[in-house]
Amino acid sequence: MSRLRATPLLALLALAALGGCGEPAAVDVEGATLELVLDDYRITPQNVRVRPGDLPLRIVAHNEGRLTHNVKVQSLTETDSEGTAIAHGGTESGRPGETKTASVELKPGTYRLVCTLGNHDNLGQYGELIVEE
Ligand SMILES: [Cu+2]
Repeated sequence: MSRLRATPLLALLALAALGGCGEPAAVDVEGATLELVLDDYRITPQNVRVRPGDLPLRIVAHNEGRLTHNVKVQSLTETDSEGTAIAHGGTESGRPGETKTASVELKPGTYRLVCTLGNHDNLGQYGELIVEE
């Protein structure tokens, strides 16, 4: 039932994304700390690019929403034998007003940032992380 109701909204969001200037440009992050704001149901900035070299990337996620959120990192470059994106860690779930941090070891590649709680992913709480050489 809720899936059926969500579909028109997703279509609308997809159209809105296409109707503007396409995907928002990736934000270049200086250094090895990625600060994100989690909201209902967004990750801001949505598209980010980092150059962490050999350093682990530190994710600092501030939950400014009214619901609990997390942010997990999934590879879009590597998948397992069943085609599922490989998980690379992420933050624990944080309640409204909380800040959660996590350290992730990432090779150059493209990753998906996503809140894995409930259907937040379907509602638009995802983004993209590019790790450059
Ligand atoms: Cu969430």
